[in-house]
Amino acid sequence: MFRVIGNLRSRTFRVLWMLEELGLPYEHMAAMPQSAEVIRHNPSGKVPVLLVDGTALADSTAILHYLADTNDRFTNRSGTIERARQDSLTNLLLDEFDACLWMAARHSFVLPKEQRVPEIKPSLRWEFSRSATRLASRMDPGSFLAGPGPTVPDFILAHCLVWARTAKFRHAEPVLDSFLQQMSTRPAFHKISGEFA
Ligand SMILES: N[C@@H](CCC(=O)N[C@@H](CS)C(=O)NCC(=O)O)C(=O)O
Repeated sequence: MFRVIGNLRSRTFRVLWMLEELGLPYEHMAAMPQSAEVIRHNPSGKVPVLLVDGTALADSTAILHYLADTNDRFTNRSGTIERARQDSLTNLLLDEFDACLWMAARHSFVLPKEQRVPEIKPSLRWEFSRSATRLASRMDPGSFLAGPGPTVPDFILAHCLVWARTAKFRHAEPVLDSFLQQMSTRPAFHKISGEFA
């Protein structure tokens, strides 16, 4: 039995989504970052954390890879060129999308007030939009990032696009809109996002 620790409005969403996609049983504890329950399992206080038979695993990307690899689904096999390409896309998304959104969040509500530099946000919005245009130029409508079906980076991209909407980070790329539309019609996405309501 897996135990997922982390509030839904965070990268914990990615982990819950993957577990639902894989049809694996889990318990969810919606603890907030930096709460005693999170720090007990992850000294950085960050979520998500996945408890695998009591062993704590932190970082949403590491967790997604662990779940995908151990179930041989939503990933190309480790050691193949397809996997290397998949991993390079995953890292591009973390560098160009996740990092921009997270930096904006830090300077909006995560860092102590006196450490926030709100002036950075227009630059992050511009960078996000430029990254969206660059990524869109290598995507075809209806296709996935690293294979004939969704793999780990597709889940990360879809989550970043949902996050971007909430944070009012805009782009002008129809192929990204149709990608999100496609990913968000998956029953597992519906099941998890329904918990927002
Ligand atoms: N790279 C990590 C980032 C984890 C992270 O920063 N999580 C945020 C919530 S989405 C958090 O817990 N922030 C609290 C903090 O930084 O103090 C991942 O993908 O899990």
